[in-house]
Amino acid sequence: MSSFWNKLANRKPQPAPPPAPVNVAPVDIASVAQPVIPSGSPSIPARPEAGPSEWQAPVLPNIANGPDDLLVPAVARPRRGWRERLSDSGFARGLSALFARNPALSDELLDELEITLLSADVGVTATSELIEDLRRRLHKREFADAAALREALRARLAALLEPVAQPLDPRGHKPFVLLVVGVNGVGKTTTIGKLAKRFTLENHTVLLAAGDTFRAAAVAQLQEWGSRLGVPVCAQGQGADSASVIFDALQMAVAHGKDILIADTAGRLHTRSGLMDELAKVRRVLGKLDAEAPHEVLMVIDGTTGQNAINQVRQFIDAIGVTGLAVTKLDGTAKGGVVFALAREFALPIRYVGLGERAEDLRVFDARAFVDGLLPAGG
Ligand SMILES: Nc1nc2c(ncn2[C@@H]2O[C@H](COP(=O)(O)OP(=O)(O)OP(=O)(O)O)[C@@H](O)[C@H]2O)c(=O)[nH]1
Ligand SMILES: [Mg+2]
Repeated sequence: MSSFWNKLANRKPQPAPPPAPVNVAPVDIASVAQPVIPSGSPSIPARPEAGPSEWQAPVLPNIANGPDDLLVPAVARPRRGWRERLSDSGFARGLSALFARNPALSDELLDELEITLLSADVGVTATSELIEDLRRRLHKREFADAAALREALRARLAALLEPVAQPLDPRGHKPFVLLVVGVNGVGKTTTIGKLAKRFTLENHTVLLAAGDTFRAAAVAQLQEWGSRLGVPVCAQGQGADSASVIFDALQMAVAHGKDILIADTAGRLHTRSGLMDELAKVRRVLGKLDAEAPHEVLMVIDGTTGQNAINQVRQFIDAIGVTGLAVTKLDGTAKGGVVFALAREFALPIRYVGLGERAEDLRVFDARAFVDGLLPAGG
């Protein structure tokens, strides 16, 4: 620890720090990213001059999948909709079976709905509030039929999510430092790869920091994304001090005028205080170069985790502060309800959701599209 601070002190007087060693040579991103945009597809809108709150994250064209997909014409891969991605989830299937079984209005319909919401991980608080509101309105004869109740449920679900559907806008700082955290295996590194691709296609210049120094494979995984995307990766290898790697990367991002630095970190059990302290150290060290960095602490949550996700977020908020969430693995059989529980519990912005393993499946979170995917209008 002290040797690290000594190192830090030695570095500070240097007026223009030389770029830290990078083990992937920077590549002309434009030349790599170009082929994935098929001719005739909508071009990425230039960022307008509007203030951050007015800016909408652009919808990407059919961008490619994992690293290899950059080589495949994107036109060959139709973009799958939210409905298609979410319809297999336990939540979507539970809701559609519920309304099929109960075509008429009744208290039993609401009793069953309560069980469906709880078993989809919507959580006790959000579920109770929803059910109480619907039951009160049912008894006031506000709903003509089950379809009207279904529409009211859709509106309530969307209203829970709309306040947290706040896209990430990296334009406020240069470089914008995005620190990605979360427990083991939730999809942090994959999400970073997908984000690097997204940002690159939005004409941002990106640098990645291999801050997961726990496993050699973690560094290699990020380097793989970097080399295929043509995005440089700042790495020191296994066993290096994570805060030091990320500090070096920020110096390098400044020196090279990069728009965005995305730092990977090791997955950690939220109950292991030593590891959680390491994250606090990353924040302290970055603060030496830029008092406001990291500008986003993006916590990645595995959508299949269930209610334990609530504990995880609480611990990470205490340890480092979290400014945004990305919920992955909502495709397939994930229950999906945890998104509502998170919105109700923390009101933290949900930036992205992962609806599959392909890069295009990392979507800017859209409350309406998410609810439509789980419970389509009509039926
Ligand atoms: N189906 C699906 N799989 C995903 C999604 N996001 C990530 N994955 C998969 O989840 C697995 C773990 O992803 P990683 O990115 O390595 O997770 P990590 O959080 O970096 O893991 P550690 O570094 O070990 O903590 C990989 O097999 C990914 O392909 C998603 O949205 N949907
Ligand atoms: Mg990882």
